[in-house]
Amino acid sequence: MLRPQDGPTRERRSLSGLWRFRLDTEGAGRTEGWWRSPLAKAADIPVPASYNDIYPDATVRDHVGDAWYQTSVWVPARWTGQRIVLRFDAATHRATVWVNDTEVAEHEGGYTPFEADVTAHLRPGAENRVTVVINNELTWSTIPPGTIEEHPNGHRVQRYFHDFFNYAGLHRPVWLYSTPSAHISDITVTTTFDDTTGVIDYRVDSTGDVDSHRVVLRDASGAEVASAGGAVGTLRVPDVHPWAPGDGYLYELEAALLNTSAEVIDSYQQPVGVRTVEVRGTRFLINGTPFYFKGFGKHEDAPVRGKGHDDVLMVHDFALLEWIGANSFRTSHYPYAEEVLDYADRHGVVVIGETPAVGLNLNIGGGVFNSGKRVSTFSPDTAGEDTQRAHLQAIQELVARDKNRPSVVLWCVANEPDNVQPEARDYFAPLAAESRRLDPTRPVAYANALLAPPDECVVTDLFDVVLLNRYYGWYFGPGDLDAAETALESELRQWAAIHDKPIIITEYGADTYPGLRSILASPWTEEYQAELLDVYHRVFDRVDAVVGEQVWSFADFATAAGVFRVDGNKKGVFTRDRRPKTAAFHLRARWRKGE
Ligand code: BDP
Repeated sequence: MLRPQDGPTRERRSLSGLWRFRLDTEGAGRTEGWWRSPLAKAADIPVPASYNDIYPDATVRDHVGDAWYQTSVWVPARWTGQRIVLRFDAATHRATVWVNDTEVAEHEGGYTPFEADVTAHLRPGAENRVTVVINNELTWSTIPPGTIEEHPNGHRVQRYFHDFFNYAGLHRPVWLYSTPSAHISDITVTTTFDDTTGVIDYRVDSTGDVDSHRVVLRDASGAEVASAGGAVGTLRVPDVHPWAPGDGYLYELEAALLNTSAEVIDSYQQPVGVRTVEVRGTRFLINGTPFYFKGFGKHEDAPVRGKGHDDVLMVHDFALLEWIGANSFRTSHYPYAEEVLDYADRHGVVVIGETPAVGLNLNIGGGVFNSGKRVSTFSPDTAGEDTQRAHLQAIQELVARDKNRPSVVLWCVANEPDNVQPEARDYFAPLAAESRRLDPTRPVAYANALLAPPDECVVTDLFDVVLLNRYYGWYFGPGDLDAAETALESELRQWAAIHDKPIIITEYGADTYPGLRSILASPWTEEYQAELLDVYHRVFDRVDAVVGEQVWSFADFATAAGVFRVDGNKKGVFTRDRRPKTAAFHLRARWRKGE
């Protein structure tokens, strides 16, 4: 799916800013038709942002159900005759959209974009009403899943199995944009090398009356380096400058649709990074060279704005990643804003792209393992066909959105699902197959929680890379780092012995209360976090199949309330406002060694 962009044939208008907002505590808006008139009793709400923490009001923070957003927008008169599209970069978790009195879009899934052709419903040269109802309910038909408790007093409480706050709202920008009516609808590029020549296969999809295509590739200085005609073709770039970790070199592919007089009808600029990704034995290769992942699992999370995208925080986070010597991160536990992926592409930061399939495990709740008897996660009453359908859609939309991004080198289809229950295999086999069909160029994986020894996992052979989230010395044996070192090493050696696949540790860490210090490292202190990471690093350096380490987590983040959480999850190496804990300096010393 193409991002809106300005260009000779296209124009964007951002709908970011203050919208009108009303919680629908009674669930009355849909029957009363709140989209038909200016929202009554409305408050101001910033877009993009989560709505939960904007007002000091628990009713807003803990709301379960519909929330209404409305704005009005002037459509430039010069757009008359153009195709006009309304695009939401994200609406968490589902939305219905009206333009004036007409419903124009409906979308399920809180972290991928959707759009509607609204040409027939907007009045150019006039003010138009845009109304959105956002629903934040999580059930077994959604990804991520959840359940809703209905209390006798009518109060509804959302429960979920993942360990981050269920923020909701318009988290990312909203756009109105114009294109010609015959237009480019999608572009797909894949890249490889023929010795030192870059080979770019492209496909330009379009809608409407088109006579021919012209495709031009320019290097970063703007010089034309290759060109082709045809909707599908190959471009060859001698002495290509590859995209590589730490070197986000991008070419620009300009695709144009031409009419019979060879005039440009529509054009689109698609950045292209020329690189390859391959898994060979226990190695993860980028451009044929073994790559070692250093970095974090992150969250889109900040005080007040919740999951609202913010360029300020984004650039700061990337600067901190560079400061600490990280070369990669995982978009735990959902696709991040497209601005973030653009930045990673341009700066050579390597990304593991994850779907929102988190919490598919009834034996773990909010990051904490259930003790005692195993519960079935995959069943007709829990994660069943509806969940799988939503999951498939989440994979399709993620790949459609990020398929052209050089930064994304691996798809992670789920975080810590139940991987021991035999039904997990039937659930995941079609998802793994569909991921590969949609994108044969990238390896596929899932992040594994320690539920059982490696030989009891029923899904690892469906995937290309072993991603392990491990908490020895924290949830398992808190306070005993010697035992953690032994157990971790023995487990990693087991994985390496059973599977000839690269291993990336996608989570390891300890909750740490900033400022809590002690001479003898004990849980929750800064010393303990730093020592725990050191212990893990010693083990990683001894196990050859380990090709990456991503600490949990980059920064502290908000979670649902719980006795295991002190104002949220405190496993950040940075605090929620991005101050370093002691461990940050340890990581920096390790990751920047030799620079
Ligand atoms: C893992 C989850 C992650 C949690 C983390 C924790 O993947 O989302 O936040 O544990 O407990 O189980 O801190």
